[in-house]
Amino acid sequence: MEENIVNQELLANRLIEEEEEEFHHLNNPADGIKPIIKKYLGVPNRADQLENKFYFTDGDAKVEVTVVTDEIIRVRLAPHGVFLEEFSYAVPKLEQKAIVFALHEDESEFRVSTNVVNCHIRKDDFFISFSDSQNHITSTDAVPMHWEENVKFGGYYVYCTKTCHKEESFFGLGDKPTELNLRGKRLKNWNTDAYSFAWNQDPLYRSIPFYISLNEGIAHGIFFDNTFKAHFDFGAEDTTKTSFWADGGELQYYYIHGPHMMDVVKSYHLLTGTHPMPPLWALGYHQCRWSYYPEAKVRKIANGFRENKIPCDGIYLDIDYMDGYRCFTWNRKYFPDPKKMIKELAADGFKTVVIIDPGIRVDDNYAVFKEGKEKKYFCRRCDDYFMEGHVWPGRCQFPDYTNPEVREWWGGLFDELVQLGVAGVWNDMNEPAVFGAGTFPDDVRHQYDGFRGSHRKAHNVYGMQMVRATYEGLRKLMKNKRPFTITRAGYSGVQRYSSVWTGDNVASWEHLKLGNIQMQRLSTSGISFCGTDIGGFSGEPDGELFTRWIQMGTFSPFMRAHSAGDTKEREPWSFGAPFTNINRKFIELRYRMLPYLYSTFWEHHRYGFPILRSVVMQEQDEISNHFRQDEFTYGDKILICPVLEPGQQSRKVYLPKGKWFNFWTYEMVDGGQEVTVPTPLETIPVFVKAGSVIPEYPVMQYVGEKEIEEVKLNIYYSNYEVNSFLFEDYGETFAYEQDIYLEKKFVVSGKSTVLTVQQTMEGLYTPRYESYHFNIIGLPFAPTKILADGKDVPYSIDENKCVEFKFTKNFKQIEIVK
Ligand code: MIG
Repeated sequence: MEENIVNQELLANRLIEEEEEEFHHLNNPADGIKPIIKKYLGVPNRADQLENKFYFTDGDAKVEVTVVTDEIIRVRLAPHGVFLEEFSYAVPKLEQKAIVFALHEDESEFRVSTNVVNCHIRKDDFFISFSDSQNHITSTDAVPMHWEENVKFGGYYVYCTKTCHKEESFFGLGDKPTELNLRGKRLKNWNTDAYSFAWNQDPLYRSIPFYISLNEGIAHGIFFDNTFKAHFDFGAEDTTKTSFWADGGELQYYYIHGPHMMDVVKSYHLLTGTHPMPPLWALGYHQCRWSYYPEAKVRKIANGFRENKIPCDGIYLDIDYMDGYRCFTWNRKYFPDPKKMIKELAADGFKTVVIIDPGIRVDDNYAVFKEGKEKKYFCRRCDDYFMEGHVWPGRCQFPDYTNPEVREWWGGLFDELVQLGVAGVWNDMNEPAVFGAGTFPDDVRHQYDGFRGSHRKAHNVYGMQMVRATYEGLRKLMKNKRPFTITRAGYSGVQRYSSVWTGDNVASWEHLKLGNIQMQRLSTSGISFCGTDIGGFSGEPDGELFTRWIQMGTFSPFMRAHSAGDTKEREPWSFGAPFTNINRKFIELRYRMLPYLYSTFWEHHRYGFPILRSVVMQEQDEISNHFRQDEFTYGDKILICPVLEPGQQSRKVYLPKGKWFNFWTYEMVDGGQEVTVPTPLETIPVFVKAGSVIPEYPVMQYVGEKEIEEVKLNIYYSNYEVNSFLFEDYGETFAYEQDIYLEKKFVVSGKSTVLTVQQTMEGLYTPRYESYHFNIIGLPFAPTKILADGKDVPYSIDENKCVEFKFTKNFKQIEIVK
């Protein structure tokens, strides 16, 4: 214990020296850049245990192995035996959950074991490997962990290199714009404003240092929680090696055992958290553009939705609503009375979302700047001068969001916007982006919640801390109402504070394909509430591309059309016939499926499931699935395959094993094969798993337009038992945190003479509607009677042979009898 305190002091001293040294070097660029020396772990000669932590040392360097859960083990390296104090923006609280674990030693190795995994530390060479309880090795070092002392900034470059197997596949890592399977790629994490990014361009706006390996049917994850510029190589340089390394910080990673990809994703969510429940309206359609102004234009767009009877909930104000791009001000010429405008929009069902940038204009007559300056809230260079850069407002300074006091201040600045009725905040330019220079210089200092450091350490978390400040501020100001936030930059864990969009994409078919992959990948990497700029931000889509994008966007967790200012009008009716009608039909479908999406969101929030799931997550044993990237499921019941080529009249779709129903035709299809599906402009392939219960709302022009009087339950026949869920609550408060919600479970099971549907409920919420409208799809027999809780109910059969009837929402059992 005492040793530990001394070490922390030593360390603190060293960090201060580092800063001074950096200052020194920056001011004397010619001064002593000493050669870089690579060092490797030697042989472990001692093992110690401190509760759930195990220490191994070669006499100088130390390795710490922490048992977190049965499936999660963390490894850390301290080149000179001193570990940094525990702190992570990604993992706010490292709770130890494993109860049974032990250290074993034999001639060749030390071994830390839980009920599920073993972490082996080889005595010969300090190689670290992991195996499951059947002693199947899943991950092993190819060289010992190593580091380079970089005297320029007084820290280390840290490296970990593992074996890469012949058929090993890799997934995750956020929104990299490349093939879904990352095998053979080398990628970098350094948040970057990447306007009109291209296929394979790297890095982009976000840094998610988490990947999943899949080999011989077993998945494991590596979460390399290091905020410095980080690198990943999945068999690119050497096909037999997978490496990850960073330009500073600690070598610290979590090994997360599967065996299924879904287990890995759920465990990753356990570490980094999930998205809070969004306000229900945020799952509706959002219309955005750079920019809608003045006020008359905003009204015209809003009216356009209502006149065209196209549902819409969110309407956005981009940077032109501000006075000279000064955050938290209004351009009174364009928006003379924002309160009135927002109120009138709200009366018509529109929720106003405004943009905010981190750059604060240097202007002593501007209250936000004045206060930030007085309180020293802006970032400074190592020589103590303020960090300045040009962005939209001109000369700017930038709040240090890694300082909790600054976050508190920033959060409070939203008070007026909230008073005006703003419902959500769009956080842009937070990589951070600076004109010309790209981003901040490396030497900018950050408070980092007391763990001071340079921009090299804080760069990748800057945007996440900005949106955290925004979200936490809004949460306080909006009392019990759920705020909506969206961010461009982020780091692992950003999902606790915000939704995410993929940034400035392009109106091209290639970008439609990319967007599909990026959303699946984000969902796999902890960020389920994500979307692309529908239609493409820059460039001009034609009607066909826009409609295909709306169709894909209907099944994006976040659905927003957005476009750059120098493009033609881009509303769902801008392309005329036949596009307007098709766009309307799909946006209406989005609203019909809201209760399904909302329930899927609950499964994400509460249980850590991703909202979108690549096919490989359903059937990871099939090698061919490791390379499929078009199809995905939306929740676990609906499979989507967007149309990604112009003029495509039909396309192949792979259906995982089991039985499926074509959503449009009700035709039943066997899975485990590729099927060819017609894809005229009016449809994209959508399939529903047999046995599913898909809840449906009536079409509304916006969330809350009318009281829901009845929920439709679409029940798909199955001859095996299938469970479905429906989550219901107020849709806009935090009452769910006090357990005020209702979780309904449906069990569907069919025999040749009867289909049974059972319902159980748990929770404290009572929805206001009274009855369900049942729609039974794919019944293989003509019914003679329907028994609901033992009572005969009247029914009808429509032209699709669907059986329809009504009954109370409190039913326990329905039997449809031959
Ligand atoms: O330098 O606010 O990605 O969505 O419309 C461009 C204007 C700044 C970039 C965002 C885009 C937004 C635009 N912003």
